[in-house]
Formats: sequence, C-alpha cells, structure tokens
Amino acid sequence: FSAIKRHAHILGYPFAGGQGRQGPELSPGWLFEQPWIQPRDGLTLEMIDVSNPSSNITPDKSIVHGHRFGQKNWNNVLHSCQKLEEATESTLLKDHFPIVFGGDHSQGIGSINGLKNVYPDARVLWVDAHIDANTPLSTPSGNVHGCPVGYLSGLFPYVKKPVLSLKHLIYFGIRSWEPEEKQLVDDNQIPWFRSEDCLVERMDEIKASVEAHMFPDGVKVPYWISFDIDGVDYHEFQSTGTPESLGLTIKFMLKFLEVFLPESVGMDFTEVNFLMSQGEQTEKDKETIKFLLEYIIDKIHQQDFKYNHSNYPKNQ
Ligand code: Z70
Ligand code: MN
Ligand code: MN
Ligand code: MN
Repeated sequence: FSAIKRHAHILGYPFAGGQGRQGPELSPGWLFEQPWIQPRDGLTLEMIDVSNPSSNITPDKSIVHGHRFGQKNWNNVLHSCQKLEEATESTLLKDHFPIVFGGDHSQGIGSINGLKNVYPDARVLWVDAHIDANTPLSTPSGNVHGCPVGYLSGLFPYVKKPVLSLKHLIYFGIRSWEPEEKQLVDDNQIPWFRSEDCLVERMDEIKASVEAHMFPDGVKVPYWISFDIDGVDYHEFQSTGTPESLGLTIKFMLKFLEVFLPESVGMDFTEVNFLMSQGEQTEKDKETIKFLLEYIIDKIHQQDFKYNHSNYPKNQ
C-alpha cells in the first residue's frame, strides 16, 4: 500500500478531577494559545468539552459500591473519559496520530479505550513515576489518576470491559507504588525499566527486550505511549502534582520517543501543572513542553505511516 505521511492531532483534555490539585485542567488552554502550536500541515487541534474540569469544586466524592476507599469524582471521570474515548477513536479512524494532552492521568481510561476500539491488541508503554494500577480497594487517596491501569486491565470489581492485558504493558521510570501495585507487577511479571537503566547508550538493548516481551511470536502490532511527565526527574521538570527525584532524563525521553514513535499510533501526555512551580522554573518547564511537543510533532510528520487502520489485519 502507498505510504502516507502522518498527521498529529492534539486532543486537549482539560480535566483535573482524577486528583486533588488545581492546575492540570489549565494546561491544554495554555498550550492552545502558544504561537508554536498553531494548526498547519501535519498538525490540528481539538479541545475536549469536559463538563466538570476542576477537581476540588466537585461535590461528588462518592464511595463507589461500598469499597473501603472508593474513588473521588468517579462519575465525572467516566463521563469525560467517554467523550475522550470517542474523540481518540475518530482520530485513529482518520489515520491521524492523537496526542492527548491533559489533564491528569485518569484520561488513560478514555484514551486507551478509544485506542482499543480501533487497535484491539495494541501494546502500551507506560512512562511514569507511578504504577497507576490501584483499585477501589487499594487506593490510599481515592484519586482516579492512580488507577487507570487497574481499570483498563479489569481489576475493578465492577469493570464493564477490560481492554488491556497485563501481558501487553511495560513500565518505564516507576519509583513510587502501593504494596498491592508492586505485587501485581511481580505476580504478572510485568517488565519495568528503572530510571538508572534508562540510558541512551542502552536503547538498543531496551528496544530488543521490549520487543521480545511484547511480540513473542515475532508479529508486530503498534504501541500506545502513555506519558506522565512525572516520570521525568524532578531536577529537570517540576511543574507536576507530585514531582519525584531519581527519574528519567529528558535526554532519555527524546531517545525513547525517537525509537518508539515510529512504532506507535498515539500517545497520552499528562500531569503537566504549571501551578506547581514558580518564576524561572515555570518558564523553563514551559520551554521543556515546547521542546518535547515540537519534537513529537516533527517526528510524526516526517514518518510514513505503518499501521494505517484500514490495512491493519484485525480490521480487514
Ligand atoms: C498514589 C495513589 C499518582 C501521581 C499517580 C499516587 C498516584 N499511588 N500520583 N500520579 N502524580 O494515590 O494512587
Ligand atoms: Mn502533511
Ligand atoms: Mn500517571
Ligand atoms: Mn505519575
């Protein structure tokens, strides 16, 4: 089939109800005002209309189904994620590359459901300081942004539609978890690359090991990259809700994107919160977001598209 150049479609997702701080809901609005992000050949923008963007003005702090901790803002999360699922799916059906720019990481429930409607066996690369696989039983905070993997993989007792097999998931940069989450990773032998192993020089080795795990029969399918900016080290990026040290370097992230974007059909870009930093640090962090997004958009537009959905085996 004839190759087409890829096109990035940024889905702004101004939602903060998956965690307790103000700020993540403001990031897409900031982004869409930047002169360097204006629509052009290879780039379009769309803002998702979330009905209740803010976290702490939301009255609904429901304890869901009588579980110990429950989930804060659960109905808001699901309602907004339904819209995101539809937008992600329709972007993929145009063979455009969705970059879902949040917002907090509860967005993964919507984006990855949308992904799986089009590419049911797509693999997920989760870049984060956190495992994000809590459930209504294990979450200490009730914050849904700590739970998307738990929801997607069917660990919630009332989940309708588990879409992500734990065999199709790999972590990068994790360094903070609840005991139940670490147990899950160990029991399911989910590979995870620690920050100290994420070195540019080791990228060939990392790629080979990711492929060996994801494609044991040698048949490749596309990835989705779910990128939580707190995967990056605190010293390099502070504008996020819970910055953590001992994280990934920006230099490694660029190499990671260079290697995995050509094999990916879309990504999340989450947890940017400029209210968490001040003065020159905020300006520096804004430059970092510009640098990363411009890199991603250029890479996408330079590449021929391998995984055209109409040519994708599962959809023929
Ligand atoms: C903790 C929880 C978390 C950020 C995800 C933290 C989760 N495990 N924090 N992303 N920034 O509450 O579930
Ligand atoms: Mn073009
Ligand atoms: Mn996360
Ligand atoms: Mn995180």
